[in-house]
Amino acid sequence: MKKGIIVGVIVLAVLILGGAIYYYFVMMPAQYSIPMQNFNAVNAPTSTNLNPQTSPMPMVNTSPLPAANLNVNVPPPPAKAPKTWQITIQNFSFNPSNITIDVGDTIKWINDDVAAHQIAGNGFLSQVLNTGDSYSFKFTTAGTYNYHCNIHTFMTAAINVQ
Ligand SMILES: [Cu+2]
Repeated sequence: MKKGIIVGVIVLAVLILGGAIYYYFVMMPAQYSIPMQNFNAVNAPTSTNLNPQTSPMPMVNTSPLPAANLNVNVPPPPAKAPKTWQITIQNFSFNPSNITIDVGDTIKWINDDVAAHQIAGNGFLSQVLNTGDSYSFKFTTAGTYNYHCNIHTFMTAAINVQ
């Protein structure tokens, strides 16, 4: 009788251990499968985090460059050199008869005519110019300057100063 009880206990112990081992091997794949998904989930965010870190870097490097270029582009405009424009007097007319210049520019009239002429305008008056003589005037105020020859009043022309 006692041997039968001992054998029964051993059989129960083997069954319990077998069940425990069975559940152990069933649970193991489930535990490994869950961590595998977690590693994939961790790798994905890591790769996406690297992209935002690399994209801001060029943004910081490119923004200072345009600013430096703008500073370089600003100085040139003030460095506009004044010019001297030539108007020839021939055949009792001014050539060109109408010209547009910038403030600070100078007009130089040259008399290539056989007759003598005298240039008269608002704010300027030349001496009598014989053949080959010239007269220069610097325009420092913007506006339209109509002028004529004092000797031959039909000789008219204009200078636009902007
Ligand atoms: Cu004249």
